[in-house]
Order: sequence, then structure tokens, then C-alpha cells
Amino acid sequence: MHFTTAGESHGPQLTIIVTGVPAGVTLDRDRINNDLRRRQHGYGRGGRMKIESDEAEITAGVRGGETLGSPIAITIRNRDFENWRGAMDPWEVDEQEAHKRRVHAPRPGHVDLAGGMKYGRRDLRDILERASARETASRVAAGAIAKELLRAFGVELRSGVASVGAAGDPDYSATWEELGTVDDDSPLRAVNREHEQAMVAEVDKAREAGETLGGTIVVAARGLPVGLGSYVQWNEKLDGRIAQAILSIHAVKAVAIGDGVGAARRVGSEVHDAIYFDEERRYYRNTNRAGGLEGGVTNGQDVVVRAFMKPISTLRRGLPSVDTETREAHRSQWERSDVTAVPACGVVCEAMLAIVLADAMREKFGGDNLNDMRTAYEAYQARLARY
Ligand code: EPS
Repeated sequence: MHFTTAGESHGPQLTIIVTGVPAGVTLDRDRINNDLRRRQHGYGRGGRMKIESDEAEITAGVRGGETLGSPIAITIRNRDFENWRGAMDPWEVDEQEAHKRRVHAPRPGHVDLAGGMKYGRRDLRDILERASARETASRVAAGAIAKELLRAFGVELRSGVASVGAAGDPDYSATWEELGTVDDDSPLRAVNREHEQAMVAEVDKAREAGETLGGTIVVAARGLPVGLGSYVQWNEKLDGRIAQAILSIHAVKAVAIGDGVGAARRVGSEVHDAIYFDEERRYYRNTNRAGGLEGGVTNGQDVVVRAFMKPISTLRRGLPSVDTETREAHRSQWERSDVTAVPACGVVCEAMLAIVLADAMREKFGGDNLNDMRTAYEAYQARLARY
């Protein structure tokens, strides 16, 4: 399963093409749109989320709510385009509008400067527009389709926020049950509700100071079979594939599987998950420090991943930078943005993890038709039951 996205943040729409979804997967429109809504939510978001009300319009690959095995095309309209048409219309740009909206003082931490140099664009808006985290709406739509495929095999995903700025605990690797208590309508989707108030205070403090904040997200998947991914080749290792997918999310700078960094500080006996067997439970563990992956292969435990997000690089107070037109010192430009988007990032992490896992399922059990996949899956599970 793969997906490609296109779309500028203030252009007419986001376009997503998802390939490799087997035929026969039932989609639920409300669930897809609910994930888009969940991504828009969160204390510390900017004004844009009041303008948008993201909705996925499917225009190919689905008939009567069922996938056909052909590429799925999705559109998400940018309502804000109406306010930007003068500067962003694909055919006719109003010179004055474009000049007013031009970006010439790159934001440290964003790709404005390197992107402008690489693509030879003098108006850095040409870079900002595509680099914007608005693109993550596309990922959530694609991820929602991957989730439907996973759901057909009883696989579910959950996420929550472990820390925002200095509030909360970035080392906290929440359990599946704890993630089940996360309230999507709470201000910051905190895993530990006791930290929520301190997180809100952190956001308020940052907003007043013209600052931005990052944080830590825990994302997990339950119900995966043993044996997704492989240890036989570097690029088949599922932990590496998950890490790449999570690190590709805007502002995510580090990723941990299971205990992650913490494991580097402890002795082996305190890191590895002892193996036990009984007739009823078959092979089992009492701990899951490995985060469900050993040697790049799922071991049947929950896959648990943490993502570490840096503060958004659009600061209201600006940062020391250079005017690329005059090459004089100039504070980086500010335009409407978020103080933090950590809660939204959790929903995006779910989507990216779902895509990697759905791809691994397809790889293992075939992917033309859901029933064929099921047959292969059941035969495999029957074989494992005798192991
Ligand atoms: C975002 C839309 C953007 C930003 C944010 C994420 O909208 P606008 O730029 O119109 O305010 O709110 O993007 C960034 C933080 C960024 O650095 O690009 C969204 O839909 O999530």
C-alpha cells in the first residue's frame, strides 16, 4: 500500500492517491471524516482550523462504499483558498496580492531557505506552501483507508500525548489500556489526565511569549499477527520502516520503539522481554519493552512507538534571519500558525503507522482481494497455533 499527495496549503485542494488497497474492503465515510476532524482539534492550534472543516471526497477506486482494488483518489478542499485566490490561483496570480504575501525572511527550522535555493524560487512562499503541515490532512485520509483494512483483521490503533513542552513525561511509554482513556475532545489528548492542566498552562505561557512548543506522542497498534516485516534484509525490517514513516511527519525529530532511548541506559536483563509458554496462552511475555518488534519483526505484542516533535518553526516573535532580497539581517517572518500541534501529530502518527502496517499485511498475505487475504491469514494463524 502506497500513497502520494499533492497540494499547496492555500491552494484549491489536497489530492491523495492511495494504491495497493485490496478489493472488497468496506469503507466508512464517517470514520474517515472523524479522523480528519480529530486532526484539526487541539489546544494551541491557530486560526486556520476555524476556517477549515476537512472532509474527504472520494472520486475513484470505491463503489458503493467498497474498494475495487484500483487506485483510490481523494480530495480535501481548502476552504481558505477563497482568501488566497489572488496570490495562489494556479493560472492567474494578482501581482499586488502575490507581493503582499511574499516570503523573503526565511524561518529558521523550516525548509524555506534550503528549499528556495534548491528549487531556484525567489518567493519563499513557493516552498512554504508545500512544506506546510497542512499536508498531514492528506496523510490522515490515506491512513484512514489503511485503518479500515487493518480493522478487517482486528487490528486497532490508538494514540495520546505524553508531554507538551516541559509538562508531562516524554519517557512515558503508555499501555494500550491507558491510551484507551485518551479523550479526543480534551484540550491536548493527554495520556495522563493529571498532566493536562500543566500542558494547557505551558501552551498559554508559550503563546504569551510569542513562542511555540513541541512534545511527545505515544502511538500503538494491537492485534497484529506474529511475523510482519523481516530480519533478512535491512530495508525489510519493520522497525526501520515505521521509523522512516514517523520521522517523515512535519517537525518530528526523533522516534523510539518500545523503551527506545531508555533501553540504552540499562542492562540486558532489564530490557528484554522474557518468553513463557502455557497451553492456553501459548507463547507469551509479561513485559513489552521491545514495543512489539524484535529483529524488525512483529512478535504479536502491541507495537508501541513514540514520536518526538520539535516546536513549530513559525514563531510570532520571529528569529534572527536574513532578508533574501537585501541580504540584510531581518527577523524571520511570521504568518498565522499554531503554538503547538502535538495533539494533531498523534492522529498523523496513527495514520502513518497504519499505512506501514497495512502495507506489511498486504505483503505477507497478498493484496488483490480481501477474501484471498483472509484465507492466507487464517491458514497462517492455523500454522502458528501448532508451533
Ligand atoms: C496546518 C495548516 C496551516 C498551519 C499549520 C498546520 O495553516 P495556515 O498556514 O494557513 O495557518 O496552521 O502549518 C504549520 C504549522 C507549518 O509550519 O506549516 C494544518 O492544516 O495542520
